[in-house]
Amino acid sequence: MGLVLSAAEQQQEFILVFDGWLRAYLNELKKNKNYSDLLLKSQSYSLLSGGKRFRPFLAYLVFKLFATDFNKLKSLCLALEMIHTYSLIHDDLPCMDNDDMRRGQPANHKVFSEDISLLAGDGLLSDVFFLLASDKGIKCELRIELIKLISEKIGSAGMVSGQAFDMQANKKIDLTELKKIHTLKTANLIQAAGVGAAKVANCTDFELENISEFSYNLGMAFQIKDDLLDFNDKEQNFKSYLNFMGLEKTKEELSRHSVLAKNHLRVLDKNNTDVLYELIDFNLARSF
Ligand code: GRG
Repeated sequence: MGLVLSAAEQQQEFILVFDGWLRAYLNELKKNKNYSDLLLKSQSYSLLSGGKRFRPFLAYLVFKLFATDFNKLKSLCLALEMIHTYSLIHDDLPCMDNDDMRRGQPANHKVFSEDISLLAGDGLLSDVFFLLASDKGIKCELRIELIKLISEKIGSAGMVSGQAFDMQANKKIDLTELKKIHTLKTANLIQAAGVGAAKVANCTDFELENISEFSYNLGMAFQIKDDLLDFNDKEQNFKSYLNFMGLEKTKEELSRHSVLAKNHLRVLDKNNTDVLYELIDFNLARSF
């Protein structure tokens, strides 16, 4: 009988593989004489500063349900983490959330400078499209589909508007507006990870639809869990589920999205979904 690894063990294994892909990608960039050393240092600093790699890991697990040729998934996984990293670098800037620390270390602009951090994010975002468009391991039509999916989810009517609504929000914000911010800022990219991987794995429309709903609900659960982790008795954040629902109802909402995510996995009727169920439970239990 083969050794069955838990989600946590698979995540650790995946991080090793993924970080190898990332380092190889960054080493390739170094060869380009037009690439500013400082820019690359700034991007590498944030790319290699110990994130959970949740989005590429999700893409890997979804892909694994349907296919085995992981080389086909490499550029999508890198793209997802590069987008995530760009969003964090920009989010920490003084003109946005103004955070000095990220993952327990100084934020990008505290180590480099605001101008370089801004450009580091701009570069990562643009490079994603170059990477996806140039991946000869996948068909041209699929490359276009991935670019369309990702640019829609993170673009002006996606993650960027989520950030704009967040920046504009004041204490009069209602729950519908808050859900919209959470959907656009957080769930959209997580959904793109699931759907993108399902597309690379050549899934049927039925499978795509259920993976889309599964990853959307996981994305919402991920954000609600984040709100719960940020909860602080003394200082109430008005852009948090807890402000609208209180602790118990927020936990119920987390559970509701987690159950919905599981339901969409169940209808796929696959026998290797265990680790994805575990991923949903991992989010419920995580403490970071
Ligand atoms: C600047 C256009 C622009 C968008 C920024 C995603 C985002 C929008 C801002 C990040 C701030 C934030 C709290 C977003 C919610 C999503 C979230 C929970 C991010 C943290 O993701 P993790 O937990 O981070 O996967 P690690 O450190 O593990 O990579």
